[in-house]
Amino acid sequence: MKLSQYFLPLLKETPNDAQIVSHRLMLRAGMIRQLQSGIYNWLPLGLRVLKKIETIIRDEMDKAGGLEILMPTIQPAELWQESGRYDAYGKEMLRIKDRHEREMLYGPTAEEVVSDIFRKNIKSYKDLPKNLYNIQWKFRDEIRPRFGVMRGREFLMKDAYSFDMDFESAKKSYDSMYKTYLKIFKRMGLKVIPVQADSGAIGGNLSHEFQVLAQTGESEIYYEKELETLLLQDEIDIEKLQKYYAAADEKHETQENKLPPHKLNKTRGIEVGHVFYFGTKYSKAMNITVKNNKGEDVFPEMGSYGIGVSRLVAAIIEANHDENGIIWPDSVAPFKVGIINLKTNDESSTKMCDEIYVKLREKNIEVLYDDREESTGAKFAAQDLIGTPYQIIIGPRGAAVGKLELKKRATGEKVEMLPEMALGKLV
Ligand code: P5A
Repeated sequence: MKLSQYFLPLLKETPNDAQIVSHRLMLRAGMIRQLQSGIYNWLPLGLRVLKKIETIIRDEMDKAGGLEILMPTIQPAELWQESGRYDAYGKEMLRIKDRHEREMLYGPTAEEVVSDIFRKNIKSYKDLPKNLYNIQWKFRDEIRPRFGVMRGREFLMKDAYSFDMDFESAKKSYDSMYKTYLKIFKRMGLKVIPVQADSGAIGGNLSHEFQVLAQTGESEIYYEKELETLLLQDEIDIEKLQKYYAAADEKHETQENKLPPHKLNKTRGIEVGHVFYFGTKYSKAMNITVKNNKGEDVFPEMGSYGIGVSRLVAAIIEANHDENGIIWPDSVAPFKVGIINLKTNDESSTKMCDEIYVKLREKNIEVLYDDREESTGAKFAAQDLIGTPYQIIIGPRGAAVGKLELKKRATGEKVEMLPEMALGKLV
């Protein structure tokens, strides 16, 4: 992509309505723009990151046996009346009426809809276990939408739902998702602590939140210090992991087996994922049954598993930035490489930039070529702000001897080399 043809409205000034660094940087880097309180437009750069995150999640969900579906954003009120959550959900639910005065809502989550799919299509134990997931926009009319996409009203969620014949199998499904979540967040370069949590409006008695450590996080978390070492291992023994103490907010306050403060790390976290086991709560309320191997009707055991896809964009920035801007981990970077042409009116520099641009594209490397007639300072600042992991810098002095500079955003380290060598390093 050539920057002269792209849509990247960068802001020089720090927007004064943004309180946390990720919100400020997402606005300054031209990733998002607010449409209304808690509701955002995703501009090209921001959307690229959102899609990268989606792709990692989809890949790991599929590997874990999840089956992707797509459920509508608008849901009928009847299903929620059946489950008993229609009134209980309160003002957070955006309620809508169609032209026939039928009550509908913009889905804040989809336990009811997926249960309805299940009861109409799955009848036998032979079809279980099943894990159905979707990546779809949700709406929660939060009292205090804030921090940009971190706590939005409309936000993108990956929500998965598991169905099993008995508790033992349901616990396996739960643990499989728990493990999958650790893999997903690791691939995004995030250090995440799973903590015991309250299950709130979703219900159930077994629940964990996945918290990215960050001072700007809305949750207060407490965990045993040894947990961090365990999480660094490649093959994590989750049974062992789940034995360590880690809890968030009220769950910690109301915990009877609390450890003494000197054994715990107390810090703040951003909740990027939340998993729930709630057994037969919905299958009983909505009268969903499957036949077991004796031909008897039984209520399937369920769990649900959420990831805040749009929130993750902000959480990754909170964990990866410096005073100049964002530092994307390679796996979610909108472009892997930026090309900076220091002198657009110098023939040899421009020729060299054009050539390496073509070669990178031939090799399917995502590249943003700054071909604008702007000051070098502005070009450096732009690439640092948007966080491109690698920058190729080309100017008349280097071009005269056929060399470019390769800069690594994370360390600032710059090395002069021939284009072939840079290409070798980038593919
Ligand atoms: C699990 C999947 C659920 O809704 N039902 C389906 C369960 N869980 S949850 O914890 O309420 O939400 C899942 C994740 O969504 C993100 N999230 C948000 N992101 C941005 N803005 C919001 N207002 C918002 N609310 C929830 C969180 O990452 C949460 O873990």
